[in-house]
Amino acid sequence: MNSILVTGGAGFIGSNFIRHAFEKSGFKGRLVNLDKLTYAGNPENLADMARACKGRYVFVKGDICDFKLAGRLFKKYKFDAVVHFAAESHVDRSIFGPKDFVETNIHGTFALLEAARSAWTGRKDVRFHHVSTDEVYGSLGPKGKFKETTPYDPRSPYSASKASADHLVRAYRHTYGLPVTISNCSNNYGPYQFPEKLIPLVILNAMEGKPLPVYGDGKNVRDWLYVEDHCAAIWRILAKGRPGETYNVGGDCEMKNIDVVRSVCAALEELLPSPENPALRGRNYENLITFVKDRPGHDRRYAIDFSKLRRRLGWRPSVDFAGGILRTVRWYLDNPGWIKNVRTGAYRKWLKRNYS
Ligand code: NAD
Ligand code: TDX
Repeated sequence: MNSILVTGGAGFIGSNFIRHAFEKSGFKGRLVNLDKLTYAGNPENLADMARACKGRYVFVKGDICDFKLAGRLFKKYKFDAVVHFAAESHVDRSIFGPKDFVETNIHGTFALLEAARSAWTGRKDVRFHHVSTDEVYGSLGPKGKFKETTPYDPRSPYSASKASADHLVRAYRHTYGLPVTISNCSNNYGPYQFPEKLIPLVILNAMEGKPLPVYGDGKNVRDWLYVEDHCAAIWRILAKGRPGETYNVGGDCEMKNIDVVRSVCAALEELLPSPENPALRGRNYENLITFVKDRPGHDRRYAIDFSKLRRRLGWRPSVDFAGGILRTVRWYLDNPGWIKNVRTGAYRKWLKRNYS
């Protein structure tokens, strides 16, 4: 690969992936990051990378729904691979406002597929990798795991929009022969995650002595994966995966939400003991746990069978939850400037100075 288009590279997983590409994968070519910079996109995540890889890293502020822009970028940069992360990604937001999810996740994926199809007619030495989620498979009972062959059963506007995108990607393979791969991954956590998702939200609230909201009875189960392991899996699929194949990615780490929240509290007690945190005013972190109204249509349990990826491409997670959560909590404690900027939107001013 000489020239890669990454979409949504200013978000949580995308920025970790770009870091992985430049620092760990041995990639020597050019990488273009196309990102609209919604509330979730923050180019500051990659400011050091942009300096270190000047000439090889290009940032383009733009919308994946803009077919003409995608066409121009394909022409100018002659991509031989696309890694498509850009999406509206938060389930709660999709419940209160599904429109952007349909626009970006479905229409945006369609526009990129069209741009790739017209730029790559007849080529087999190229690759379109679509990053998707385990939520397309629906909700599990107490037993079993999602396999690549599990029928789709999306139940939130977010998962329905991702499922639609997955179907479009597969249709472009079957109809036009586009060399695509898809990965369906479980819940990620780690540095640079926007503080609307469970783990960073709980870390920040706990640091500030605010309530830690747990939906419903707290017994919904998710399968957690440290973000760097997800990035390594995507790189492996990009380099070695077979066109037309889907690969499930997971952490082999099923946990009830209440136990995830307790683990965050325990990691904070270790790194910033509650008696030394004035915001706690004599309480400990677990005292902040507050059960709140459940999410509408809340999926009960996700669990991923990633044996295909392990068997065929030799990938497995390398970071366990105990180690990953300590690293994650430490990162948020060490980066108060990032937290402040993300919350106040100051990074948008930074962006104006640097990219206008
Ligand atoms: P994120 O919300 O942190 O980042 C999304 C990025 O996409 C942002 O930088 C945003 O500015 C950009 N974007 C949004 N709309 C755009 C548009 N129309 N044009 C261009 N850019 C746009 O999301 P994330 O958590 O990093 O997730 C990345 C991908 O991984 C998504 O496709 C998501 O469905 C998938 N995924 C996420 C998880 C998870 O746990 N976070 C798990 C499995 C799969
Ligand atoms: O405040 C909260 N309290 C709470 O109990 C929040 C924000 C969440 N939750 C629960 C809901 C879920 O069962 O915690 C669990 C995790 O919630 P999120 O972090 O919002 O993630 P989830 O809804 O599972 O979806 C995530 O994983 C799959 C990502 O946001 C998706 O982009 C990805 O596809």
